[in-house]
Amino acid sequence: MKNRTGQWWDEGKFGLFIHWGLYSLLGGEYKGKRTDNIAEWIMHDLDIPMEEYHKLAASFNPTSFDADSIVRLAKQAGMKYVVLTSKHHEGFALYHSKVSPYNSFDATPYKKDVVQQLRKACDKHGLVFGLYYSQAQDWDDPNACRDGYSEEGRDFSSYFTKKCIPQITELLTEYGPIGLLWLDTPLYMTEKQSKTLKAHIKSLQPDCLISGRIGHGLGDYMTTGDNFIPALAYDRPFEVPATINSTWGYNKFDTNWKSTAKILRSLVKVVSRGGNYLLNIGPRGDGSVPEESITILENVGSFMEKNGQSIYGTKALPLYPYDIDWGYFTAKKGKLFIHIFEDKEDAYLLNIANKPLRCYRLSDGLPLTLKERTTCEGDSSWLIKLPPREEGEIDQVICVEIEGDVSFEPITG
Ligand code: FHN
Repeated sequence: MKNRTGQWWDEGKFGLFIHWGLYSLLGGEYKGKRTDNIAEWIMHDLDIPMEEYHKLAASFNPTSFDADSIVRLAKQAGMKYVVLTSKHHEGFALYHSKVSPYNSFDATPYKKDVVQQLRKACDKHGLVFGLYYSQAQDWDDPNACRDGYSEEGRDFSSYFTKKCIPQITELLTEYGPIGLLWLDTPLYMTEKQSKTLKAHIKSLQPDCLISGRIGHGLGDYMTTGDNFIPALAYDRPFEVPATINSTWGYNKFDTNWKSTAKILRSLVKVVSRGGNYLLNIGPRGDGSVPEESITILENVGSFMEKNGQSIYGTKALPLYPYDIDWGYFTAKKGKLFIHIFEDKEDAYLLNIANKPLRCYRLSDGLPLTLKERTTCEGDSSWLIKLPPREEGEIDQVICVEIEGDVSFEPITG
């Protein structure tokens, strides 16, 4: 990011997304009917009438919700920021809003402010606190956008001025510094409305970053499609929001958990192309986090603990002229990190223009032999003898110290 405001985001690279709301109580099923889409869309997809859906609030009493343990989990996973759905498309707010009583304090037996609890936990553990807010879709307000329905008969500007703007004002004035406002699905918002919203957010908290989904290219960074990773390095800061199974909100039927190897590969791939990775968990209706998510995040944390240096503060690399299928590079000034995802005896690389100064395994500094040679075709080559992999090692990271930034040579043949 050009301004220093986004430095924590640029350097942090890895964040936790939390999708939680009344939909979490349903876990993907309503009155015996399962949704076949992402679970937080159940109200929309099963056409649950507003008055019926409202009744869920009466059973929202998440006694197993523990903001502190969720933030500790994120920290242990090596994440640097947390983004909570303060209000998703369903319209229910997870904080004590004065704008609408449809919130976790006023409408539930729980009577607590979830935003406040996570704010405190983030401060305690030193993570940046961000909020998701569905600025355009609100299925609880007949004037707001609803995917698949036209604007006809709706007065979007009434919802926008009476609920969206006032709730965003609350979030940005009552909870201290918000690192990031994660807006989503702008649907029929005009450029003027997106601009108004941006100006409003920046007037309240100039340092608050805005996701690309404010619409009309007005975000502080680009948000990719869900679970989509750009094929090449991108020339603007970007973030990839990703699910840990196949849904954002909790779905009791979704056992499609991604493996730790898959998550690590995605993290490294995103970072090598210059982006951030925002990985989601969907707590259950009682606030507990599915054990599978906990295990995956703990496994990622074991990698990050030893190899975090190859992720934090790295920058997008120039395009390497070859497609290597066993791994990826990440880099920062003076260091090239080679991520090796296969059991190999050596890593052979062509066309790296830098002079290697030192080569070692990142996790423990074990020195490694790197042989430099010019091939018969005149290309430079490196041959690195790799140590045996450790038990369960998914990504063996080799650090090669170099002078300045990494650069690659064109292929001469
Ligand atoms: O509709 C939402 C969806 O529920 C979820 O919040 C994702 C996260 O990126 N955003 C929208 C779809 O792209």
